[in-house]
Amino acid sequence: MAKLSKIRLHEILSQRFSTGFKKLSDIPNPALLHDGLKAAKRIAHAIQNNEKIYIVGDYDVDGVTSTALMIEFFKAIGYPIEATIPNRFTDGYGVSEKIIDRIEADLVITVDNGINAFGAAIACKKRGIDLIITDHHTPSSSLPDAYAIVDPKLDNCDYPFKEICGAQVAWLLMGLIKKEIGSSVNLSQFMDLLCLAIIADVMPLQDINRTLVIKGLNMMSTSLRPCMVIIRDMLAKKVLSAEDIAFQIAPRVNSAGRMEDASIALEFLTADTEGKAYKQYELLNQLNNIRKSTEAEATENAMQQVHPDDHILVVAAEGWHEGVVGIVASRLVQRFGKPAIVLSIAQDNAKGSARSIGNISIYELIKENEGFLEKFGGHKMAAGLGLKKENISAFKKAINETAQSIPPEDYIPQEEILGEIESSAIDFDLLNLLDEFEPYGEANPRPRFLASNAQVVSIKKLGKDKEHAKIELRLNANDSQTYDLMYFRCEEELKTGQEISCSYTLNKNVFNGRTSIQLMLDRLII
Ligand SMILES: [Mn+2]
Repeated sequence: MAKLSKIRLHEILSQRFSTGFKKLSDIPNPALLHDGLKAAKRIAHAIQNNEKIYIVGDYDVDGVTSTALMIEFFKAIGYPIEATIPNRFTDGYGVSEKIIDRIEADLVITVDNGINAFGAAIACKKRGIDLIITDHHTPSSSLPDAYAIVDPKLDNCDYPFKEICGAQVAWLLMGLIKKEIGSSVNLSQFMDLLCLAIIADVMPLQDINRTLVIKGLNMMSTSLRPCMVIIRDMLAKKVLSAEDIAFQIAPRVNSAGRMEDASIALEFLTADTEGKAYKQYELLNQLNNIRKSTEAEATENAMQQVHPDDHILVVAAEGWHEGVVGIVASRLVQRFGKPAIVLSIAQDNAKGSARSIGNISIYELIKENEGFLEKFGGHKMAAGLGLKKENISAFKKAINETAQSIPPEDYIPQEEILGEIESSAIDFDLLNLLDEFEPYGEANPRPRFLASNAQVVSIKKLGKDKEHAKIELRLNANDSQTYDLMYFRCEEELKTGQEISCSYTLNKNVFNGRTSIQLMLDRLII
């Protein structure tokens, strides 16, 4: 097979942006959002009449950031509001009757949730509270009886770009409110927060999302917002990448809602001094560490339950923390290359998360066996489900029977390897070429390359428990040049002199002021 040239690589990467690179001025008019103007007029009316406004968010990063955005917006226009985020363990997901019962308000606005809030809508009606739902999740066949529902995924919504997160919906609505009340507040000041939500909620980094994330990352690198100052400080970085946000910041912000209460994350994002932001960051860090050890313990446990011959891995146990079952499922998928369902049992009920791989729709598999379930929801790659404890083994058997008809090629991960590069072409020009197509993430994955029959020259173990390795690799037998290949969480023992094939990504490594090129191992193909 011919090796990949820089010119060809540039062509391949350009094809990912068939609609071109967008500008901020290409953001579609928010007035196209169904009920957008109706909602903005109602909120303006509330402001003019001193009504009590209450925001109800969600406990994941998008939900917390949406709430923080609303708080900062109303602060900027000088109107007092209150906000709350449901607690995963005591309130469950989204705005509910229970939440409505405990708040005093004339107008409730949801962010990043509410599209299925039927009970809350009735409770609001009863108490004479107007309810404005803003969400980005896919609606079901009927809608809650609310004053206004703003969601780009509504069938009758004309907003042309549908792949936006909850924080973006809230931000677009702010544009409409601003006009209604004749405010001159600058909405671009919130693009740092917006960027965090877009990346954490795994929105495709294409079209307008790409533009917003580029602007947002630039802002994050200069923003004086206390939480951003602390983020740069704690990561010891002046410039942040989309991957820093996805792998370092999002998990910490998320850990509050997963392990305890999302208000800790909300206070971090809205902190008005660096001191307060620092204190909250420390708490988030601790919760993230607890999350990691809870997850590691549950993963180890779950691994022992796996029957490697099963098509769909279904594991269940009492005491697994609800906040980590989704991550444990992802780990099983990574390890075994098969879809996984991880269930946490409490008394007679089990609740859990499913993750898929390749071209397999875990949602369809679950749906075909819904007779065993109490509830379920989700999409192709991830789903949630609840069932009676007594039905677990029957469900496991049934879903494995359904999965028998899945062709083996559907299990192959969809991560595309772009090709093999000549070892002499791996240079700083190549890294600069790759930089042009940043930020990498959802729908724009960091390019993966193939190394075939490369030679392991030496191995250096790294990390507290020597769990990582830095491998000196010679890509072609005749090369004098070698490269460092980073192998995190080694699952295979490699030996000096061994030949390996693998996929890898490329990284610029800055150490002691010296910049070098590093290969990051993606997948071993021994
Ligand atoms: Mn969301």
